[in-house]
Amino acid sequence: TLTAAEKASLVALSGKISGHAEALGAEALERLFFSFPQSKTYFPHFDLTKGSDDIKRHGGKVLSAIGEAAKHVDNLEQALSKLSDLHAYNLRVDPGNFKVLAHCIETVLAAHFPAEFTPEAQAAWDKFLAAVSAVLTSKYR
Ligand code: ZNH
Repeated sequence: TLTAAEKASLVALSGKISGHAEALGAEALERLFFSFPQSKTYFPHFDLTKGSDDIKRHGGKVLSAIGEAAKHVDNLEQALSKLSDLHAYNLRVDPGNFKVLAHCIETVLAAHFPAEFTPEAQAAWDKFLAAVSAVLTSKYR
């Protein structure tokens, strides 16, 4: 579980992300697709060229959902219930993809917000993204 200080640090950095969700999300997805090519198989209908509109739009959706979730860290199951259904029943994304994506998101945050992304902030993001991933993969069977 996250301490009060960790929660505050998540919300603070989420606020900085929100104006740049598409660009930062696109960068995280590009890193995911490049370092873990299996992840591309979930997006056969997308243009996966670097910087494509599909990647920007989807990156924006993913990071905005994460920013929203950061406001509900004590209640992630409920806050992410619809997304959890989508990922488990419709998309069936292998859970291994979530770990790599979390790592890519942290890398992007470290590169763009070096002052804010302290070791303490990284620990908080790591816990938080693991919790989000756990909820999004919880309805698999
Ligand atoms: Zn996911 C979708 C989020 C992970 C794949 N996603 C999605 C969306 C969102 C998300 C928000 C949209 C929905 C609607 O529209 O309604 N994701 C998310 C998050 C995460 C994720 C937050 C983590 C953290 N995903 C993921 C992964 C993968 C995925 C890992 C693989 C690799 N998703 C996906 C897909 C989709 C989604 C495929 C669908 C797309 C379209 O559009 O088609």
